[in-house]
Amino acid sequence: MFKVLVIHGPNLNLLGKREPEIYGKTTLEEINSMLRELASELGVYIELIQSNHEGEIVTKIQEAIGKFDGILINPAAYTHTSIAIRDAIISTSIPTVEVHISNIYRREEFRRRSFISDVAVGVVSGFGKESYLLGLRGLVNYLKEKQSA
Ligand code: CA2
Repeated sequence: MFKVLVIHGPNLNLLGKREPEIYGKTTLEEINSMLRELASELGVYIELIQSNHEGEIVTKIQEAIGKFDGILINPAAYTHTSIAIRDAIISTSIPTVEVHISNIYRREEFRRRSFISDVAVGVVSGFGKESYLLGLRGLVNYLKEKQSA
C-alpha cells in the first residue's frame, strides 16, 4: 500500500474562516476528510499535517524518507520564498505534487514564481478544494506507473 504524506503550509489552518472569496468556505478539516475518503477509495495510506513553520516542514520532509512513497504539499506562501523546502524535496527524492487552491498564475506577480514547481512531479493550481483531490489522484497514478515501469 502506498503511503502519502500531505503537508499544508502556513495559514491554511484559517481556511473557511477568513477570505472566503479567494480560498473558499471549506475548512481545512473538511478538506482533510475529503482526502481521507479519496485515499481509502484509492487504497492508499495518508498522513496529514499542517504547519506554520518553515523548519518544521523541512524536518517533516526529511523524516519522510523510508516512511512515505509520495508527498502532496500546499506550501502556501513558502511556495514563493522557500529554497529550504525545495532543497528538502530534492534531497529526499520522494515524488512530490504541489497543489494550490487558487490559480497562482492569475494573481499578484510575486505569486507567479514557485521554488517548488520544477522539483515536483506535477502541479495543480486553481481548482479550489478540488486541487487537493486532483493532486492526490495524480500522485497515486504516478506512483503506480513508476512501480510497474
Ligand atoms: O492558493 C493557494 O493554495 C496558496 O498556496 C495559498 C497561500 C498563498 O500564499 C499562495 O500564494 C497560494 C495562502 C494560504 C493562506 O490561507 C488563508 C486562508 C484563509 C484566510 C487567510 C489565508
